[in-house]
Amino acid sequence: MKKLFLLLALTFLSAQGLAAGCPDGSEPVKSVSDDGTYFVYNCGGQSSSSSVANSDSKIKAVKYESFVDTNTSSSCKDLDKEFYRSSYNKCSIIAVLDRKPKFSGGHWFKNVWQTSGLLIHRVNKNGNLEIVGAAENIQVETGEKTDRPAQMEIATIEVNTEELGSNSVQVIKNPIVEIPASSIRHVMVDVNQDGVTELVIAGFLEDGRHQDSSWSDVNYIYNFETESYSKFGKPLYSHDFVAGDLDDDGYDEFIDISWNGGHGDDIGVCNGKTLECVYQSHTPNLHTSKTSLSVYPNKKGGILFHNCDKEYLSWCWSEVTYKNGRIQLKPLDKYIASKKPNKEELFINWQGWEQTRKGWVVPGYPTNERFKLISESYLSHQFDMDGDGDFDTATWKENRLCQKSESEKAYQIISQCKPVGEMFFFRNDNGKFTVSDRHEIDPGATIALYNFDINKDGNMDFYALRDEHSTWECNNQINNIFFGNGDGTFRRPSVMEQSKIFGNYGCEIQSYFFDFEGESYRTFFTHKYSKNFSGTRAVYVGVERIGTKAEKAAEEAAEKAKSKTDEDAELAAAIAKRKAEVAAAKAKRLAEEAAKAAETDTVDTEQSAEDEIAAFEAELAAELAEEAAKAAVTDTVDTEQQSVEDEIAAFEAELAAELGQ
Ligand SMILES: [Ca+2]
Ligand SMILES: [Ca+2]
Ligand SMILES: [Ca+2]
Ligand SMILES: [Ca+2]
Repeated sequence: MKKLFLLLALTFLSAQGLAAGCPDGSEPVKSVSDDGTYFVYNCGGQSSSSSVANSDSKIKAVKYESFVDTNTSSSCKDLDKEFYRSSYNKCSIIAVLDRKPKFSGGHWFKNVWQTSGLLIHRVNKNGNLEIVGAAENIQVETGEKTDRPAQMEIATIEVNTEELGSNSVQVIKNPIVEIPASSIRHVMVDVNQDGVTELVIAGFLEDGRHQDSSWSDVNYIYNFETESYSKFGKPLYSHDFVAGDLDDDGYDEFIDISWNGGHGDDIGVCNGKTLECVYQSHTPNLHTSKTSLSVYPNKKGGILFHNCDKEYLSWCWSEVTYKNGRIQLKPLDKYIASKKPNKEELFINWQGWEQTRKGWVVPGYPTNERFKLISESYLSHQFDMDGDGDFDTATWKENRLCQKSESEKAYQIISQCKPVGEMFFFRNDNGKFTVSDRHEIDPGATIALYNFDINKDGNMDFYALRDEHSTWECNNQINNIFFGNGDGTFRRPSVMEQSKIFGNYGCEIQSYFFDFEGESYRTFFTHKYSKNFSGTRAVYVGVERIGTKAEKAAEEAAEKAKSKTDEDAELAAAIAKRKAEVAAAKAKRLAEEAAKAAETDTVDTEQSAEDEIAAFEAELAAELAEEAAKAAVTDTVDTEQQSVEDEIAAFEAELAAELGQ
């Protein structure tokens, strides 16, 4: 067992806030926040208020000394072999994260790091690499009426990259701190322009608490060097939060956008240098849920991408100007994403409320048995897809396919609906955006979108962070990964193509790519044992250095010289693996359906047991399927003319046909 030591209690240092004038020139009214830790400044008018963070305030974070057992610092090759994919890359496990949820009854996970919302890197003031993760430990019971603060854990692992791949990689420092925050938006920004980054967290309290509780919170800045945090802004129900230097003074401004319906209706625009936030009411044609910002290089302003309406029917690009602490939006372009829904059905959401929701007919079914529920993705990302210097846009359209029996009164939104998505890539031609590519996707548990040239061909690639965290499978390493063709179109690389670049170690749940000191790396969260779902489900943190093209060419030449038969075996193994994956997915689906059919009036505590049984059944079925797939390989692989893709396609078609019966 790992021992955790609580080292430091909260220490409050004295601080002073500075008030700015109201936009209309009047003096703001100063008051103390509910928790007494910062000042709120309100201007007279309802529509306009201003608040200033106590930016000098530094609260030392609660800190755990260590979460690494030196026995577990090891080569990635020591992880479970079931999904292991060999790679020439050097790779080490640098930490193990394991923390029991405070309220375990209502949740399927055993360790809060299984559902972590952040995996990213930074370079600290010593020039060393740090891997950063964040996970929420929900502090309220579902439906509880409370003002209890949330809790987020931030893990920072400072590592010596020279020893990567060895069994004793040097972990220089590895604090875990606790911040009283809950969030779906974090940005890594050098807030104070001292050359190293801080983590900026847009606080909100949608953590399952009762709707009569406040869901609004201030924002937090975590300083890695001092292991302390400060707060800024007034409490908002922040659903979108973007950063960018809008006035070109070197400091990133923050646009803090609350959900405009029921729990607040403001947009906060916070100056990067002063952290003073000015609040304006929601501008027309800006609805929350997928806002992203790109700023013009060496020029004031930028482009905001956002929903145009709360019906999720259209998406907008607007030019942003930043004046007197406020933003103004000038429409640039618009894309009609969906036609108007024409049906309604009754739904029960995850907190048990009944609500009528809109959607469309699923062809061939009455709407009380199948329903396509309108939904929306919560993310977009702007980056240069075609290398012409301007920012293009990627986002996905998401709806939910719902299924129930006719006799049930309402659809259970969590258990009876699954998301279906389509990724859109828009090329920017002088502020006009056209669809350059689109791909059907399974959105899964995506919580961030990133670009990185993964295959080092000079064309920018794109991937979604967080892959397997809510499933019982380990067979999809990165659900949504796209390699760029350099012209705004993308292809989904095969497992074979990916395996030439990076490995797969244990049961991976998320991957993040980055450069450090001229080398490329992948860091990932993984589980050591994919078969054993009982116990702690510790999350292992790995770092893999991605070999250069020259290194790989040399390795490949050596490999080729060794033997041709090895290659054939690899091909056969890849086909068998993919077949097993598809079969396992099907088996799991069938098992889940069986479990759902069996359940009549399920209490929360019984749910996890049923999930376990379903998962166990799925595993058994998957094992049988895998054996069958392996057996099948021996008589099909020798047909040389048939490509791997054809084989897989044929096999998937077979399965689809079976499912259709
Ligand atoms: Ca800084
Ligand atoms: Ca600025
Ligand atoms: Ca471009
Ligand atoms: Ca590329």
